[in-house]
Amino acid sequence: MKIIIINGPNLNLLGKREPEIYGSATFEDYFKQLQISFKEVELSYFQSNIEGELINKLHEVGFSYDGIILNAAAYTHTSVGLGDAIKSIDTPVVEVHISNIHAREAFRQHSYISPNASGVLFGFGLKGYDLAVHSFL
Ligand code: CA2
Repeated sequence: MKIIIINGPNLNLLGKREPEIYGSATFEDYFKQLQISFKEVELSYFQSNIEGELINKLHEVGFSYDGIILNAAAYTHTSVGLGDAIKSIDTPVVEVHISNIHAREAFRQHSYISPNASGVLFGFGLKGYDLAVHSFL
């Protein structure tokens, strides 16, 4: 089974800034643990701060992978393009947010990803990515 985690803008700073909201682990360290936990899954990871690169990656994997776990970060709340990309691919997308976006500012409470996602996981910290992998299994 092939699953990719796609992270959007600023998530490369996890573990380095704002630990009170996003925790103190870097995503790279967490990802290594995830690969150990799910040895039977071919797991890959892509992060970009650039909207078009995220869309290109969805097109690249969206007709051959079994699952996409997407945390589009701030683009969640702004990107019609990412919403359209999810609509246009075959691979199911599970939307993950580390924080509970519904408990935060009003502008974070709308998602262009959710209407086209096969499932959503908000507010479980990094554990949300584990849960998303489980959901595909
Ligand atoms: O809770 C999430 O996972 C978010 O997708 C994180 C985004 C935010 O814009 C979304 O509303 C919710 C922000 C990612 C910024 O990540 C940072 C990590 C460490 C330090 C600073 C920013």
